[in-house]
Amino acid sequence: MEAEPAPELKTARELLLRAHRVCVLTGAGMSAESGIPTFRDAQTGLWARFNPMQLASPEGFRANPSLVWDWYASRREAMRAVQPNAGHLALARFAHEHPGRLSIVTQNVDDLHQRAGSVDVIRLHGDIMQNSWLDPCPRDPACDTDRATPTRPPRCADCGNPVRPGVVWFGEMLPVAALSAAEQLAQSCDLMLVVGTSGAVYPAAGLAHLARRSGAQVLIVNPEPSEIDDQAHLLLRGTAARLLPLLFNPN
Ligand code: BV8
Repeated sequence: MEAEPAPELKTARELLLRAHRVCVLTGAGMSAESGIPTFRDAQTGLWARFNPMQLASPEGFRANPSLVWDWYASRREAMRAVQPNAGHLALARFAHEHPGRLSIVTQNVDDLHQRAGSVDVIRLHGDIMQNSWLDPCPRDPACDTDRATPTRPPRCADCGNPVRPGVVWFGEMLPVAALSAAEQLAQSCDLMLVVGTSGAVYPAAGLAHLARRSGAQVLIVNPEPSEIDDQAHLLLRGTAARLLPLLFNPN
């Protein structure tokens, strides 16, 4: 016999039923049960002694390009080996069954929402599987990173420009179109569901503040307290893969 759902879950389901436009903001915790370590979990193995904040920055890359390149290569390999979890699938299924009612804005650079079937996912921090040049190529802006040398990191054979992962590093601007679309959704939704983020990184975390200021109900799913809990009307203490199916597919 299923245990009676926590009272908060019943309230959360009522918020969801009443919501016409749901904006879901996800962070690394969304992918944790797929086997991808979160940003702030102790880095395992080789990376335990490095601070991801240093590695995920232009300065970190310029200071030690091969180390940072290898860190991304190991994360890419790990992401290719895992599958979307029940939380990703619950979001994708609900959006499919209720067209136009749920949008996803993610801080994550993995492709698990997309592989779960979610479409039009707004990626605030880019795509780890993509590459770009570290510096704009002075001679040939259309120069293709696929032609780079087989080194770590790959480099332009003509000018030595290094290839970098297509993610937004600390200190770098977010893609303007993605951030603007995310802000639009935060301002127009009537329910913002925040899943698996420490709320430590801006401007992404500011979307919860914006949603609340704009009149949305804010619901946070996280097994631990976060830095934006004060923005929540309701906190569901638990994990994405366990709670999202209960929230979106209750019966
Ligand atoms: C910028 C890609 C401006 C790379 C990442 C105020 C306004 C604007 C900027 C700032 C500001 N204050 C400070 C800044 C600067 C900075 C910032 O926010 N610093 C913080 C540390 C204070 N922001 C920036 O630099 C941003 N750029 O603002 O540019 C600018 C202006 C002018 C000129 C130039 C620039 C860029 C930020 C993007 C950085 N890139 N990722 C990569 O992945 O390698 S951020 C990276 O960290 C992630 O993408 C993610 O966004 C963040 C990690 O956060 P979370 O996703 O929350 O993950 P975390 O591990 O922290 O937490 C996991 C959570 O999950 C926990 O709460 C845990 O309890 C929970 N959890 C665990 N298991 C589960 C679970 N939840 C559910 N289920 C589970 N099973």
